[in-house]
Formats: sequence, C-alpha cells, structure tokens
Amino acid sequence: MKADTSNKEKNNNGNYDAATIQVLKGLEAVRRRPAMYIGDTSNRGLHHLVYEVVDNSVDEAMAGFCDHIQVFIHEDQSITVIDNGRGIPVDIHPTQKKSALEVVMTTLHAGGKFEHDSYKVSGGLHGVGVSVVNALSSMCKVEVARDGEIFYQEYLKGDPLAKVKRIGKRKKSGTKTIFMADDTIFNKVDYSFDVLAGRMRELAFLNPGLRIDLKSERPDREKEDSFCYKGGLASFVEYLNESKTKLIRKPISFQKELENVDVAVAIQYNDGYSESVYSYVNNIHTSEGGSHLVGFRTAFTRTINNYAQKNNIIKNGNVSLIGEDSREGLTAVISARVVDPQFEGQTKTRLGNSEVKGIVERVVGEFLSEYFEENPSVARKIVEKIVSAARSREAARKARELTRRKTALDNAALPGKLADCASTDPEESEIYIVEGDSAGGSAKQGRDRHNQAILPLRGKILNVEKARIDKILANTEIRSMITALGCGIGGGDFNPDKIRYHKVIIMTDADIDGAHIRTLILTFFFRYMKELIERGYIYIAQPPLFLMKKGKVEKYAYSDDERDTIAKQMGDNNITMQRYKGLGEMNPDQLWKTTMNPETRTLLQVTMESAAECDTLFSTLMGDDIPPRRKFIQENANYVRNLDV
Ligand code: 0RA
Repeated sequence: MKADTSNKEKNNNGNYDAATIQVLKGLEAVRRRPAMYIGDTSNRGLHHLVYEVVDNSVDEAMAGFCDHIQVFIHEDQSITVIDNGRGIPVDIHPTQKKSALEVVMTTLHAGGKFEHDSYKVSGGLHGVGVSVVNALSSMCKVEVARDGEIFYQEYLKGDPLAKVKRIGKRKKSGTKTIFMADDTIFNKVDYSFDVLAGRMRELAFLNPGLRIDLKSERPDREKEDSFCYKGGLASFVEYLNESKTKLIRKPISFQKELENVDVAVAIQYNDGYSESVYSYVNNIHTSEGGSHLVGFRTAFTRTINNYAQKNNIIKNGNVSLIGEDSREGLTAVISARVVDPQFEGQTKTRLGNSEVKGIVERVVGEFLSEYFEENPSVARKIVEKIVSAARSREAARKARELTRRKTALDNAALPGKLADCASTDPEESEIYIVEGDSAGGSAKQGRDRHNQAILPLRGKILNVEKARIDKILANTEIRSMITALGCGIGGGDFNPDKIRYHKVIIMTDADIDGAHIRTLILTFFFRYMKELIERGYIYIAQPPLFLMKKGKVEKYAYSDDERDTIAKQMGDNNITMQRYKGLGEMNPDQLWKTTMNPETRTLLQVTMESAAECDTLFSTLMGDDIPPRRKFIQENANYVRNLDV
C-alpha cells in the first residue's frame, strides 16, 4: 500500500468532448487528454505505461511464443522492455501501406490486437495499446528481431523520425521497446521498484513458467529481482500465506478449459479469520469480482455442503453452512481466460460475461467433489473449520446488531465520542479519526463544524489479523468507527454507498506509536472495508514536525529536509525551533492551520496498486510470525518508512 500525494482533489480528468476528439487526429488526442487513456497522470498512470508494454509481451507468452521478459529502469528513468516472442510483425500493412510495426506504434487501438488466430485472448485492462505509451513518451525506440533480421524505428512524442529500417542480423526473435515518459505530461517521472515488482510477480504467478526480470540501474538504488513460478497459482497462494499457519499442507489447485474459457484455481486454508480471495481475468485483477468469482463461490459452497451432509459432519437442524462460513481463513486465487471479456462496475474491474458463471461453476464443482472424495482427510479438516466458523457467525450476528444504527437519522445511535459535522452530504463531509482524547479535543475545537467530524480513538485498536469477527465487533474503538462511518462491515452488510463521509482521514502522532496505530487502522480497513481504499476515500493527515520562529515570523516544517530549507531561508541563526512530539502539543488553532484547513493542508491518499501485495504486507506486519516480519523490515526499510509517512 502506498500513500500517494496526488490526491483526487487535484485530479482533473477533463470532460469528454466528442467534437474535440473527432478533430484531433490520432496520438495528438492522447497527449491532449492523457487521463482518458491511462486513468490519470500521477504516479499510478506513470506505472501503467510500463504495464501496458509488458502486457503486450505477456500476451505473446500466453499465445505460447515467449517465456522470458526483461524490464529495466535506467539511470535517466527511461524504461526498456525486452521479450523473446515472435517479434511485432513488420510487413507492409495492406491498407495503411506502411510497416505493421509503425501501425502498431502510431495508431490508437491497434495495440497488438490483430485479428490473429493465435492471438485469441488479450490482456490489458485499458486495452489502449502501446501507441498510447508512445504518444506519452518524449522518446521511444523499438527493435524487432524477426526472420533473421533486426528492424528499427524511433519516435518523438509518438511521431516516427523515419521509416522502419533494417539495422542488423539476429537469429533469435523478439521485441525490445525503450521509452522515456514525457515529463511535461506526468507530474513526476520516478518509478517505484516495489510497485513494478509487485505487478511483475503477479504476472509471473498468473503465467506459470514465464520468467520476468526487473532491474533498476539508478545510482544509489540499484536493485534487481527475478520472478518465475512453475507452480503458478499454487505458488501464488503459498506466497500469500507465507507468514501464516496452514491448515492443509499443499494448496489444492487445478486448471481446465471448457467452452473457450480457461479456468485455473488454487486454494489453501490458514488458521486466521480473514479471507483473501483474488480473482483475475486475462491477467487483470478483477477487484470488483464478477461472474467468474460468483461461479467459483457457488461451486465451492455447494461442494462443501454436499460433502458435509453425505459424511454426516452436519446433521439436519444442527448448523447450516452458508457461503460466508467457508471464507474464514480461506486463501484462493482464481484466474480465468475469456475471449471477449466485458468489464463493468465503478472501476471497470468486474467481469460481466454471464456465461462464465456456469462454466466456472461446473469446472470447479467437478474438480472439487472428486478431490474431496480422493482426499478425505483434507476435506474433513476444511469442513470442520467451516462448521466452527458457522457457530461463531451466530455469535457475531448478535454483536453486529449492536453496531447497527436504527435509522440513518437516528443520531442517538452514533458513538458518544463522535463530534459529527452539520452536513449530511457524504461528498463534502470528512471524518478525522484521531489518536488520543487530547488531540481529539483540539481537533474538535479547531475544525470546521460544517463538514468536518471528529472521532477520537483511545489507545490502540485491536489487531484484526489476530482476532475473529465476533471479537472484532466487540471492540469498542472498532465499533465506534463502524457506526460513525455508517457503511457496515465486510462479510455481512458492507455497503460502501452508505458511507457518511467521502474523506476518512487518519490523524496520528508522528512517532512509532502513531505509525503503529495507523497501520492497525489501515489493516482494519483493508480486511473489512477494502472498497473504501479502492474508491480513494482513505487519507492520512500530515501534521507538521517542527514549528520554527524568528522574530515574528512563524513557519511549519513537515519533514527534516523542509526544516533545513526553512532554516537556510530564515538565515540560520536566532531561530527557535519546537519539535512536535504529538498532536496534543498543538493548540486548536495551530492544528487547524497546519493539518485540517483544506486550503493549506496536505493529505496523502491511500492507494492500492496491488491488493495481493498489500495482503502479504499486512500479514507480515501484523501477523504472529516473527522471522518473516524481521526479514521484511530488513529488506524493505525504505518501503516501511514510505508507508509510515
Ligand atoms: C501479433 C502477431 C504476432 C506477434 C505479435 C503480435 C507480437 C506483439 C508484441 C508486442 C510486444 N511483443 C510482441 N511480440 C509479438 C505474430 C505474427 C507472426 O509471426 O505470425
């Protein structure tokens, strides 16, 4: 999980103007409205350029012609992607009368999607094609090795400098793309090794046997990694469960094609209480789920129920198992390959194709019932775990009742510590979740009552990685968060549309304890209200670290670097400096000015490029296994600091 400074407040997607688009020819349209093609021009959009190029190579791997991809982040932040596929075709395009390579690189929506038999299934959520990357690059070069020769073309802001030419000979085929993201388009061109590595690892899990190397050549942060998993999805769930105690020794996994849909699944159980199920369609993470996931869940619950009935593990009238029960401690990945995927939903990450449900349901049902018959000891362990989950569900239901507000307007049901805002319009409303009663008091006095609510939390909240849902719901601090937000909680009645504030701002002290509390709160949101993160509702407040005074001039510094800069500006001597150890040291007016006033504050928006990466991150940080946590902190000291910003 990253805190991204480019928060949504500042994003300007621009209105779609059909007339303008029609007049603009080709790639110029992309440069004029980049957000329309890649989502945004923040850090996220920048990394999507790399994904787009890599996705094309992965498509070639999926077609069976490529097994090695190399990605370089060079010293000057240019990127090279090399694959050993067949090479982008270079023959003259019949209607366009130029090299197919040039067509691919300079025409919108021609990205790899030739009407080619061997090229049935194609990834790339945006499906925008490499021409968009080309358009948004100050420089781009492509080398294609095919038919014993090397072909080459170079582009500036998407425009070819010359025709495709032959520049040498080479036996092995492949494609090499080099590009430099245009720094007049992107806010900042600086790639995160960890963010790219997360996606490369995910792609390697989803494409068994494909090797992806990633190398950063940037001085002082040289780093490399290589991802290749023969075990595919089984390796993926092993990775997700690395720091957990497993219920069954080996993941259950299989892969099968039926009616043009290729289905692959891996399942593992741990002794924890949360669920980690990730679904993909054509290598794209479908965070909103869809028909493939519904098919999987239906088959899974039915098979478990059948097995339990048949083997007298549950008797009529004892407990009845529902889908939710099987999710406790379940880690699973499901990957479907669909020829013509329809993506729906708010973030276009829900598979709509209705025929896929039945196909996945059949394939998974047939495999699992056979597996359970052949592995009765594994089946028994799983079913017993699920029966125990069903019993605690009853207890949880009772606890949950207590957190539910009677009606939306019934203020009496809101937690006593909450100072609510006057507005009832979620879009303009914000809630500050504040560490400690004293800081909470200052925030209550300093805030803008119209649209800012304050919820003080006392001490540390429960670590949800280590507790069952009934215990989580019994925790006072967590209960008051759930009630204040008003959107329920995952696993039951969660409905993000009901949230009462579109900005949920975590405000903790700038010390180790504050960082810990922030991580606990984020873990809770990640496990039980994930969509709030996906929708970009979760923020981290940035209180200042120093107050610097010289005569009558007062300045606040938010980092050590800034402190040094301000000290220089002020002329170094006769400066008095106060280091804030906690929010409580600021009076209400100072807290407003520095941290809460929308005109002057900085908020970090919490974003989630890869949910699977966040999953292992939280398990590692919050789980009970110490060695992986230590290893993680040693290897990722920077990343942790980043998370703790
Ligand atoms: C379409 C057809 C063929 C190869 C490719 C696309 C291709 C595209 C990319 C993009 C990056 N790397 C790539 N490698 C291959 C094959 C045409 C043929 O040889 O029959």
